[in-house]
Amino acid sequence: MDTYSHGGIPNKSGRDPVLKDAKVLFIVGGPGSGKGTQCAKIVEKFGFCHLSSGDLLREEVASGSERGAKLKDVMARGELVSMDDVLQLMCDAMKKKISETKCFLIDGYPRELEQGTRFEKEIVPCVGVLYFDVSDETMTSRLLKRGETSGRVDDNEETIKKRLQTFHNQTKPVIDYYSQQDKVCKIPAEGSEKDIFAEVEKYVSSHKW
Ligand code: B4P
Repeated sequence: MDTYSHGGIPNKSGRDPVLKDAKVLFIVGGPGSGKGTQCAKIVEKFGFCHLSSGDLLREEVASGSERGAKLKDVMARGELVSMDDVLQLMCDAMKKKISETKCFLIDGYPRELEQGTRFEKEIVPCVGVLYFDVSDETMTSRLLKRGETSGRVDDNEETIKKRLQTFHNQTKPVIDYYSQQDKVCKIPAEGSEKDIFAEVEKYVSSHKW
């Protein structure tokens, strides 16, 4: 029986055969912790494929679809969108790129524990987790600065507060879970982009890709 009938995500146990050899680094951190910024640098240096869950969701919103309109409302509230939506978008995006790269930076995902366990069960286990550790004050000031020009529905003071709460309540358990498996590399990320990348580079270079 075909267990991959939902657009590639297995509906029973077992993994998607197309992605079973993919190598994956989860990139986590609070809103504005520098995930996207550092991923761009990793891509430049190591040629990995960067997939940001936030970007995939914003693309869906921009497409004008009915699903996109619902996603926009959830994002504007600073809440997490449905796990099925984000996992499906991620799986489809990985399949488009698997022939070009075997190393994926999965940015902004998992944001809640079940996102991680489902991804690993249905797609592939992660190699490790890069966690950008930044204070709420720094994240807030970075996002308010970005909000001056980004036009994003979530880069405003009220939504940023909610996004930080969501991060502490829902994403911190992800970090605890993978720390117990010794898979987390915690990067202090208050400093300059260049100094932070020096630490990122050490970690990425320490693996065989
Ligand atoms: P994201 O798009 O992931 O938004 P983000 O947390 O702000 O991260 P981003 O990568 O954009 O910013 P970065 O830290 O690099 O998510 C947006 C929303 O989508 C979520 O709230 C949620 O609703 C939804 N969503 C996303 N993923 C989901 C999932 N898996 N499940 C459910 N819902 C999901 O950079 C921020 C700013 O800081 C930039 O302006 C940058 O220039 C600046 N900056 C970075 N590093 C700096 C440094 N070292 N010094 C100074 N400034 C720096």
